Amino acid sequence: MVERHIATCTLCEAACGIVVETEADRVVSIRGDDEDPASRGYLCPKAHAMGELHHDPDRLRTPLIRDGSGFREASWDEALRIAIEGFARIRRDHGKDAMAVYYGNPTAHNLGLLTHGLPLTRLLGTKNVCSASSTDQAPQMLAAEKMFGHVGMVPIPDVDRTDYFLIVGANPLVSNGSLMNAPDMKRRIRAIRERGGKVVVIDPRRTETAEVADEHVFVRPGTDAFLVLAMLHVIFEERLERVGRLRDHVAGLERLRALSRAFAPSRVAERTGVSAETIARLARAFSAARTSVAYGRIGTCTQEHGTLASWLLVALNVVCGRLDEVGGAMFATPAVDPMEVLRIVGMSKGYDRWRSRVRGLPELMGEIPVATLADEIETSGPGQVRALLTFAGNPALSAPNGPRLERALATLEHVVCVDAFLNETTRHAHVILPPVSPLQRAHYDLALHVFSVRNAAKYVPPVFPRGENERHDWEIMAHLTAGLVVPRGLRRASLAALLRGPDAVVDAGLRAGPYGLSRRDGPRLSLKVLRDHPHGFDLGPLEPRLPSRLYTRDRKVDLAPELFVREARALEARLSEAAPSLVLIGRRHLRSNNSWLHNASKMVKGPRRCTLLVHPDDARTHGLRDGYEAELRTRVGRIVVPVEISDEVMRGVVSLPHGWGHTREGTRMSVASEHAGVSVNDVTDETFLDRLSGNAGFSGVPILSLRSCPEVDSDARAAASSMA
Ligand SMILES: Nc1nc2c(c(=O)[nH]1)N[C@H]1C(S)=C(S)[C@@H](COP(=O)(O)OP(=O)(O)OC[C@H]3O[C@@H](n4cnc5c(=O)[nH]c(N)nc54)[C@H](O)[C@@H]3O)O[C@H]1N2
Ligand SMILES: Nc1nc2c(c(=O)[nH]1)N[C@H]1C(S)=C(S)[C@@H](COP(=O)(O)OP(=O)(O)OC[C@H]3O[C@@H](n4cnc5c(=O)[nH]c(N)nc54)[C@H](O)[C@@H]3O)O[C@H]1N2
Ligand code: SF4
Ligand SMILES: [Mo]
Repeated sequence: MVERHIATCTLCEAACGIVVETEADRVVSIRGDDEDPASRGYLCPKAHAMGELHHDPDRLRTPLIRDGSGFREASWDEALRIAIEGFARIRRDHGKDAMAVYYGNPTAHNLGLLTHGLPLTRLLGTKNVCSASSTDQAPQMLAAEKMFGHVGMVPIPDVDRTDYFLIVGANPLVSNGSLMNAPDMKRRIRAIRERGGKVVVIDPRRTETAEVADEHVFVRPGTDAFLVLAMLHVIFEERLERVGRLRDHVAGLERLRALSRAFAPSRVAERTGVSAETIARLARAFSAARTSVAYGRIGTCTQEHGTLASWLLVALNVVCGRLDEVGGAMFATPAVDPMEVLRIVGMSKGYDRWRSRVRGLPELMGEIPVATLADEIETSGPGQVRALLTFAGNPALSAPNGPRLERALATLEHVVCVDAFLNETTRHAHVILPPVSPLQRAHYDLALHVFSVRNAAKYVPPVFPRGENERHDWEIMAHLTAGLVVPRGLRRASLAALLRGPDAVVDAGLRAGPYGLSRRDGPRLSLKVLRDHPHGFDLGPLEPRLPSRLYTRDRKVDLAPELFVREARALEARLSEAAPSLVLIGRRHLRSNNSWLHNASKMVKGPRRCTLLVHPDDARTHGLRDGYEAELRTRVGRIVVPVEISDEVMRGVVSLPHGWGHTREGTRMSVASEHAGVSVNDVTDETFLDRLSGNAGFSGVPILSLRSCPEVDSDARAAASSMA
């Protein structure tokens, strides 16, 4: 009998509603849920990976324990006991900081990891916690902390009501929107244009998003801060600034004006690759539009000046009166408000209260950059990392200079990974604790509704039950918490409390939230109400939240935080510096999700995707031919990759996606190994980063040499002809 389940795709921030049809224990189909208030039937091809993941024979169902050079299956009791004992021993002998934690991106999409995994990372009391945040949005968090007093106050573009959408370093047609939960960006962008608005993309590559925009402007990687300062220069010079309603709640306007004086468009044109006329035109159009919003993402974060670029984009919105206004940069009103929870537990602010032991990089919200994890493992002395817990992360492929990190991982005394695959990272584990598949867990978007372009609430129960010998992420975390941070006498009671699971947290959060017990009209949300309305609720468009939502002490937006202004002044001196002639950037693909969907055959079919995009002029200079292999060298190492010649990248820039490189020995990912590709993070540089936030600089990595690789090509040709 075919059963129909209302569910949510948890693979990306769009969190599309899906309808999963099952027969016995098999998925027969996955379709978009027309009645989902946010996604309204939209789906991207990745949704099908939800089914493939569930049925993947390589997905681990039983804990694994290291046994010589391989692994053996173990019971949950044994695996959890060994995991806990190993950490306890190392902490006893070497102190709390000897145990490090790395958690990855899927944490944000996993209710149980948010309620039971994140608290564990703090309760362990180690300074050596790091996460995918420092390869992603740390600059935006730091900008939010300094400007609004809360790391979560990242304004989101009100895409459905804006007249001018300035997209800087993001490719939402492929990523499906990030820190902007907005399923079906193609439709939304089309709608902007149909209502007479404009969409402009600033990117070193003419992306899929640029193709559907009104205008695309090439920018040299890593130079967005110069570009936005020059736009501000024009706006101030021509007296176009108008902060508007929030005037009395904004500090630092004059300091920003003074700072921007040094960055006339003519001075930054060469460095940014954007002509002075274009800069002035963009600035005027942005300020003249009825409504407008500037939005930056991975391209403006994962670069040398990530924090400055992120700050200045928000500042541009503020200066033009776009902050907290309809059609501008707004803040959501989520049904469960994690912002308040973070504030109450003291995780809403915090920067540079301590520095990492080896490289002295500032802590952000209690975390150190993953770019320095290898240093902390390799460098002896008090506080040296000797053990590591990872969950939902694959830093071997996602962190800069992955090979160095992997060499360090191999030296650790105790590594425990909560992950359902034996992959590039977990192969270094002593214990692997595999959670259930995404279709076996309930979902409520605890973290990401903060970034929704329209308020909504939805709870879905699991499609498949968890088997007797399977465990949820939160169950695993409950055991680790009870075993590692609760005094012996209280363990049994606290474990029982933790094993009540995340639903109670959602229920309490809903009742206490803005649509809960205090709501005047409409149903008062609770878990039961959401269960009774399986498609969820549309809670309306974004509404102005300021000044009451400000978390700064003086209740003002700080437009020009001292730290940022100082750093920006230092930038001025670098304007005339010669830029590297060839740099590396990344890209994403619609059928890929960071490192971990390559074992799903529907996701890897078709032409190979792990190719190096090279501009035709650069191909000529370096003697490269389309479809042939090239060797690329950076300070860190070398890779050999197939070349794809295309003028969609600008001259002097090459682009390679991340998450590939499934060539490592000892993994168990049969489909992925057949579509291995190379890991771009074999050549990204852990010392090339945004020094304010510590975020990895994946974009603009200087290339030392790029040359054709005839030896590889002749090998490949020989192999091909012997096969033929
Ligand atoms: N060069 C370069 N590097 C990059 C980027 C880039 O643009 N360029 N992007 C960066 C960004 S933005 C990010 S977010 C990071 C991602 O970095 P990571 O989060 O470290 O890596 P992922 O590839 O997302 O790996 C996720 C892992 O979690 C496991 N997993 C999936 N779902 C679950 C779950 O529900 N529970 C548990 N326990 N495990 C689960 C998967 O099997 C996989 O091993 O990569 C970064 N790295
Ligand atoms: N299909 C798919 N969807 C995903 C993911 C995935 O791997 N695949 N990953 C998810 C994750 S973890 C995240 S964080 C989001 C990311 O979401 P997005 O940020 O929208 O995605 P990216 O494709 O990384 O877009 C970054 C863009 O910045 C450009 N860029 C690079 N350097 C610079 C620069 O210096 N300046 C400017 N202006 N632009 C630059 C790149 O060319 C690229 O087009 O996507 C999420 N969604
Ligand atoms: S956009 Fe695709 S991957 Fe993201 S939630 Fe929707 S269906 Fe899933
Ligand atoms: Mo990310």
